[in-house]
Amino acid sequence: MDLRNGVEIRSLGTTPGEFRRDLLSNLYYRRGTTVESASAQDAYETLALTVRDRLAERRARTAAAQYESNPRWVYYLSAEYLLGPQLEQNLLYSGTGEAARQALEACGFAPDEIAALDVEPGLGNGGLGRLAACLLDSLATMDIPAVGYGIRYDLGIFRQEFQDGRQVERPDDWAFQGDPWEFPAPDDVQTVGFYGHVEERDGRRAWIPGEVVLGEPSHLLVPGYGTTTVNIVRLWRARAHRASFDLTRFSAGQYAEAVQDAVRAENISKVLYPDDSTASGRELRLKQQYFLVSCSLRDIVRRFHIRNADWDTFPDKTAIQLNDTHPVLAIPELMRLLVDEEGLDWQYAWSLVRRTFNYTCHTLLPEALETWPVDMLGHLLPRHLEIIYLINAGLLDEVRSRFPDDLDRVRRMSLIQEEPARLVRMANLAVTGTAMTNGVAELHTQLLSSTVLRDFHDLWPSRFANVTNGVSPRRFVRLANPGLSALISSGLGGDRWLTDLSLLEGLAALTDDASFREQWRDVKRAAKAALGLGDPDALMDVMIKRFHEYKRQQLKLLHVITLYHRIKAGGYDGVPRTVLFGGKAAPAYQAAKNIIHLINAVATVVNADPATAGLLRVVFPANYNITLAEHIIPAADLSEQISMAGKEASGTGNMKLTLNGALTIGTLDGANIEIRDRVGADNFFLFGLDAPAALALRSDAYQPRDHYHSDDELRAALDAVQAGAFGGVGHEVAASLLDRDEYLTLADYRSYVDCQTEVDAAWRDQERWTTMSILNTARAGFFSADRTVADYLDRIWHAAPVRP
Ligand code: NBG
Repeated sequence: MDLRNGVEIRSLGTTPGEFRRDLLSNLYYRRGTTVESASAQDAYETLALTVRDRLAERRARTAAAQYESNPRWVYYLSAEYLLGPQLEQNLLYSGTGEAARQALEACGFAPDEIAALDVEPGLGNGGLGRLAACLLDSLATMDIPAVGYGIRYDLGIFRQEFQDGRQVERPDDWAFQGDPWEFPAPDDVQTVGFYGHVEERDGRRAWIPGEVVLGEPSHLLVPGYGTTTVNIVRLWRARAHRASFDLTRFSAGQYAEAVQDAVRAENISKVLYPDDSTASGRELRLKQQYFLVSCSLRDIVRRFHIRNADWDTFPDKTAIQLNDTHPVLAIPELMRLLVDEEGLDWQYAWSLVRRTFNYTCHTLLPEALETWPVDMLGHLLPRHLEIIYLINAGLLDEVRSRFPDDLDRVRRMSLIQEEPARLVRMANLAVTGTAMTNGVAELHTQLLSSTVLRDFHDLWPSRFANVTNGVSPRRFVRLANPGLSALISSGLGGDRWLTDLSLLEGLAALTDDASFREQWRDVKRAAKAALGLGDPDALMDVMIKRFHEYKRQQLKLLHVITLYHRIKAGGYDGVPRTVLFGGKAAPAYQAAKNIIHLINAVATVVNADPATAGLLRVVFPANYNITLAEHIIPAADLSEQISMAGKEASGTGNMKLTLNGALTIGTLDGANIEIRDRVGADNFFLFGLDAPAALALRSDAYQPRDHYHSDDELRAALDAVQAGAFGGVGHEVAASLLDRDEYLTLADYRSYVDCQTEVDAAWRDQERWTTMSILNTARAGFFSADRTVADYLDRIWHAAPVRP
C-alpha cells in the first residue's frame, strides 16, 4: 500500500519462520543483546516489540485510510482506563500466538515464563475504567475512527496486600521496567497553564497563567479483532519545563529546592486517584482533570486542522465523549480556545461546543457527583470560572423563561451551588454543555431522569438517552476462557460469535444434548481446578468488585456466617461451597476496609474449623485486577450481584460472569434487570427489595433492629460478629449495621438467605444447573460492548466506519 510519501511498507509476515527472524533481529538491534545472554526480561520485551511491529504496520494503514476519508472521529475522554494485560491480547489480535510460541521455544525461551512478565497498566479504579477499555476494543473491532485520551499515571491503582487481614496499599510502579507497548511522542507535547490572572487585550479576555507544565503524550495500540483496524489510546504525562531545574540552587548544594518546581509539575500525573466513590476535593485532582482536558483538546483541534479549515464543520468531524464528570472542564476549555484564542463569537462557539460533546453519567450516588469549591477553581483556572459563570447566565435565563417564578428550580439547576458552600456542580455543567447525556442501564437512565438530573430532564427531555453497558467478548470470553470459547465454537460451528455475540443464541438448542452439557460442566470444572482455590466440585460462589457498602459484601458475609452456624449446629444440608471475594476498598474508606478485614477474619475461623471441611471454604485472593478477573470469571458458578436496588448504575462484572455461564443471584438493580429479562426469570435467582421499595423504606424511618430482633439466624450472625467471634473489627461492622444500615442489608437478609437455599436446590440437580448455565451464556449476547458501541453510534455519535 502506498502511504502518502510513496514508500512501500514491507509487510511483516506471521509465519513461525518470519516471526523468529524478526524476534532475533529485534533482540540484536533493538534490545542490543544475544540469545546466549538474554534475560527473561530481554526475551519478553523483544517478543512485545515483535508483536507490536505487526500491529504498528496495521496502524499505519489504518491511519492512512482514516486520514484519507476525513471522517467524524469519536474521541473518548476518560481519566481512567483499565486496559488489562497487553501481550495475550496483542498476540491474539495479530494472529501471532502460535508463531510466537514456536519462535520462543526455538530460541530456548519458556513462553509461559515470559508471558508472566507482562504487567497490566492499572490506570483505573473499577467499572468506569474497564468500560472505557471495552469500548475502545469494540470501536476498533467495528472500524470506527476513534482515539481514547487519558492520563499516563506513573503509579496506577494501588497493589493490595493483606496484613493480619487488613488491607494495606502498596504503590503500583507498573512501568518500572519500561513499557514495551508504548510509543512516546515527545515532539507532540502540549503546554498547559494553571493559576495566574485574566486581562483584557485587544478587546478580548486573555488568560496569563502563573504556572506552565508540559504534557507529553505516548500512545498504545488498540487493535480491532477480526479486522486490520488499529486505533490508539493517547496518554498524557506531565513533564516539567527545562527551565524548572534551578542550577544555581543545585550548585549551592540545595538539591531538594533545585528540583522542587519540577517535582511539583510532574506530580500531576504521578498517581491515579484511588477513590471511585467520593469527590476528593483536592487541588491536585482538579489539576489532573484540567491537564487531561487541555492536552487532549489541543490535540483534537490539531488533528481537525490537518484536513479541515472551517470551524463550521468541527462538530461534524468531532464527537467527544466525556466519561463521567472527570473531563467536564473540556466544555469551558473549548469555549476558551474558540472565543479567546480563535476570536469566535460567544454564541457561535457555544453552538459548536454543544454539538461536539456528550456526557456519560456512571453513578446514582449523590456524593459521587463531583463539585469543586468556587474559590479553588477560580484560583487554579481563573478564566474558566468566568466562562462557567457566563454559561450559567445563559442556562438560568432559559430556565427562568421556561419556568417563570420557580426560584427553587433555578437554584437547583444553577451551575453554582450557593449554600452551604459555594461549589461548581460538574454534572450540571456536563448536561448543559453537551448534546446528549446518557445513563448506563435502563433503570439507571430512568432514575437519573427522575431524580438526580430530573430538572434537566424536564427542560431538555430529548437530550437524554440510555446506553446499556457491555463487555468485550474477546477479552472476557476468548482470552479469559479459552476452554469455553473452544466449546462454544465447536457447538456453533465457528467463531463468528466473537464479533456477533447474538449468535450465542444458537447454544440454546444444545441444552438438549447430554454430551454437550457434560463438556460444558467439564470446562467449568477445569477452570476451577486451574484457579486452584477450593474444591473444583464445590459450588464456586463469587463476589468480585470494588468494596462499597452499597454493593453489600457485608450481606454476603452474613450469609457465610449463617452457613457456618448451620454447619456447627449439625445436620447441615446445604451444598459444598467455596465463597470467593475479590476487590479493593478506597484507602480512605474505613467502613469498606473494615468489611475486608472482617471477611479475612471470618475466613480464618471458618477455614480452620474441621467441621467445615468439605462443606464451606472462604477465599479472598488479594489484589483483584483484570489479570485475576480473567482467572476467576471462568471458574464462577454463582455471580453475586446483591447491591441495594437503586444504587448500582449498571455493573459490568455481572455481564462477564453471565457470559461465562455463571448464574446470578441478584437484586433488581442496574443491568441485573436487563440480564434477568434476557436469560429468563427461571434462570436467575432474584431476591430483595426493588428500587421503589428500597427508596420507600429508607425514607420511612427504617429500623434495622426490627429485623435483628425478629430473625433468629440474623441475630445469631450479628451477635457473633459483635461479640468478637471473628476478632475486634466485628464490633464496628455490626454497630454500623444495627445503628444505621444505610443500604438495607438487614432488610434484605432473610430474602437473600432463603434464595441461597434455592441456589442449593438447583445445584443439586447438576443437569438442571448446566442447562441454566448454558442458557445464561446463550442469551447474554446483548451484553457485548459491540452492541453498546452500536447504540452509541446510533443515538449519540453518528459516526461511520472506515475500513483500511
Ligand atoms: C461505575 C458504576 C457501575 C458501572 C460502571 C461503568 C463509577 C463512577 N461508576 O455500576 O458504579 O457499571 O461505572 O458504567 O465507577
